[in-house]
Amino acid sequence: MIRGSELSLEATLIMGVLNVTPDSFSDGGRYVSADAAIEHGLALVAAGAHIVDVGGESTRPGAESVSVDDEIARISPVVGELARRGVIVSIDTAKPEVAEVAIDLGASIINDVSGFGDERMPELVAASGAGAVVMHMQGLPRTMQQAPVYGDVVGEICAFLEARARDAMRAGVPREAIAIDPGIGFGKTIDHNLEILRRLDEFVAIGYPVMVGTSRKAFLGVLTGREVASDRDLATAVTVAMAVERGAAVVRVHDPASALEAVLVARAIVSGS
Ligand code: HH2
Repeated sequence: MIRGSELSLEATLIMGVLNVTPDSFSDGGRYVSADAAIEHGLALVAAGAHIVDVGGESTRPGAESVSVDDEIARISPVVGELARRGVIVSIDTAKPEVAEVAIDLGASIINDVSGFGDERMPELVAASGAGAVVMHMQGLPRTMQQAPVYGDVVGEICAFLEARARDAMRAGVPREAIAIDPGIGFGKTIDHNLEILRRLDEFVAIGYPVMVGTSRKAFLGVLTGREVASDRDLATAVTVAMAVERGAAVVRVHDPASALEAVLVARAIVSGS
């Protein structure tokens, strides 16, 4: 139960991506007008998304940060209208000021790519009754892909996510409100991303629902030769199926229709029905 919304983890949840930004790597510039963004948010739900993740700041490698005021101006009309229409909205932000406005407008989940880098975030989650996604990132978007280094990539990220989730619970966030996300592509090489996906069961074993965001990311372009991000939905669907097989609870995707098919087939194979 997240802010009055029932989100059952019996089924794999699909989170649709809605970037209200000029510069996101896949859908940047397509939904900068609130009307176009709202329409696309509703289309994501019609195509199978259980949650729509609204972002007002790109976190693609090399992206510059956006001011609090600009981010709030971008997301507010979209979050407000989608929530009013009954959509379960997640706000993709690392800024507590933005998250607070989104929550007031009806958002149910805070998706924080900084993994609660700002200590006010868990307090806000606790006070609002929102759900939270705690994600791992090495470095900051502007420079994170320059030279990511780990000893044991899975062990280090698991330890980080476990510690941040424990800190959040100490700040009053209920355990059942927390999901964790290894942060595919956030300060990770292709080999790091592949190892995380191969060993996803180790994240699942920590005991929180695991979210995975592979959708259209650069490593899929390298593996398939697909240079245009929107041509990577088939490759994304393969990662979705394999993530489901390893126990992922939530997948964050640009194309819910193909992800839903991957989820349905993967779950049938896993459960035998
Ligand atoms: N990936 C992106 C943004 N937010 N949140 C979570 N929890 N996990 C992810 O993997 C994740 C995320 C990046 O993708 P996108 O939103 O499509 O691009 P951009 O950051 O350029 O807006």
